[in-house]
Amino acid sequence: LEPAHCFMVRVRLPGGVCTPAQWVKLDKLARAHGGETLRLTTRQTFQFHWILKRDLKATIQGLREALLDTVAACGDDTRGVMCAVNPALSSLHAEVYDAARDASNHATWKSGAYHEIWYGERKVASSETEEPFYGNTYLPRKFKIGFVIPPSNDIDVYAQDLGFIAIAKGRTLEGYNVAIGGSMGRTDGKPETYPRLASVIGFIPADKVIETIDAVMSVQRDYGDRKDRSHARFKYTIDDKGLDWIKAEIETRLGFSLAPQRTFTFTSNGDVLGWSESEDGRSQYTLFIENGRIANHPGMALMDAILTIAKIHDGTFRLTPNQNLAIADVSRERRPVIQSLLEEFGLDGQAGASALRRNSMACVALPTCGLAMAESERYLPGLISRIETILARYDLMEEPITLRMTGCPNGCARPYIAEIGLTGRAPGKYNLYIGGGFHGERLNRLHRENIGETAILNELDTLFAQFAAGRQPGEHFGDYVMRAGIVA
Ligand code: SRM
Ligand code: SF4
Repeated sequence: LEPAHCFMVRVRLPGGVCTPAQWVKLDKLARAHGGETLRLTTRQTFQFHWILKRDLKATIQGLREALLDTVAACGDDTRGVMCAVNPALSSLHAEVYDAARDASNHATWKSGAYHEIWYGERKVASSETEEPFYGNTYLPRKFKIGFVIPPSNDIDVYAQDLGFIAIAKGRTLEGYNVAIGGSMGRTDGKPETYPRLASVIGFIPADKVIETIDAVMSVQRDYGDRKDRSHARFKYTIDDKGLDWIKAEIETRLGFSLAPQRTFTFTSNGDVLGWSESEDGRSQYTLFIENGRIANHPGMALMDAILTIAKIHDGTFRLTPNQNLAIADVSRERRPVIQSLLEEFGLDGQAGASALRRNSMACVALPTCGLAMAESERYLPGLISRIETILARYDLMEEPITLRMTGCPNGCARPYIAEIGLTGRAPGKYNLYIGGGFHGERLNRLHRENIGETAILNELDTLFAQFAAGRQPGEHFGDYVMRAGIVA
């Protein structure tokens, strides 16, 4: 007899695109083994929680039936590859999504061990020949890749170890600016650990993505710190060796020099909720899913609603990097049916939440995350309701402000690039950061340390009063607190 160990299972889903048939299967597995809930993550995939050890194989084999797996969703390797959702740009999105999917297929490890362990297949190759890139020791630490299409920085490209910023002329993709060295994680009391924004080092033609991934990842593989895991991310390799050195090393491995970076502009990092049209005549409805949690909540049968939609949907689903869900590629004929289901389940008009709530994210934290020091997903919705009372007082309910909470400093909801970041220190206590850029282009600054709810609400009350009185037309909250010198 052994304890009922339970596990989290994370699916590999490049770019967050899945079919309705896959959704139906994921829903079935979640109801059978995963506590009747699915979690959409900040990197556009699904997590199951509460999977008992004895149900792990059935879950992973069930995923296989839906042509899905968990390969490289965790570990010291390349993680889930992100891709802009941007459904309005259907042809450009399709091209960039293909690149993201190819990147994921190329950069993940090849070992047959997964098939042996989970699918019961026989060993067919020796370990020496299986991993031409990773060898026996893989990478020093996790490595994150993402593709973004300006002007939306929805994937938070500056938080990726390796980011590709699509540069297009009209709808024609010309290539990508390459950004390296982004990452969020830090550790309390260890100033030598820090969040870092990725640095843009140049431009590559669209057909050089795979070579660039190999060159950049191999520099980290060969020079990353393999002694101290808290210093093993690519950002530290870059800062230790120097950006110029790293860039030169990448170029040597590529066999050509990167072209100068092309100009681009980001204007947001959130999702456009509700219906929008694609250039191919199809539509999508982006649903606000608070903190990515799919379940049948009291008064809102969200899980049943999406399952019902999945059963009649003739397009795709796209999980967004903001933990939301786009019912995408909806045909003209099917749109009224989906609209009436949204109404029937009370989902249409979810966009009626305050702009702060619509631009918020929380990591999972308690009760499933073993690293959590404080609540996050279960706590943020109620806290936002109390913050909304303050926002209403200053007429800021429709002001888009990014707010992100995590239960510890690891930064799974990318809190250090939010205009307001709250990171857990202890039960009920958070560090309050302010001043991040609205489109994810600037790190925020520590404003108050280790404070509880009353102090958080008082601080925000003071800050919103100052913002409402002193902002310039169109100025974002994060820009205001920097300009006003509230944080340095
Ligand atoms: Fe994360 C570890 C959840 C995105 C930085 N993250 C964890 C673990 C697996 C806890 C653990 O190691 O025991 C969490 C599982 C909790 C649970 O109960 O489900 C966890 N991370 C998540 C998710 C589910 C948060 C969410 O609410 O959506 C996200 C899953 C992403 C995915 O689909 O792959 C998630 N994690 C991130 C991000 C955001 C991103 O990648 O864009 C970050 C910050 C970016 C970065 O990597 O710097 C992030 N997670 C971390 C770290 C700190 C890494 C570091 O280098 O400092 C850890 C801890 C670690 O790796 O040692 C961690
Ligand atoms: Fe867990 Fe910390 Fe990540 Fe939240 S930020 S999911 S508490 S590791």
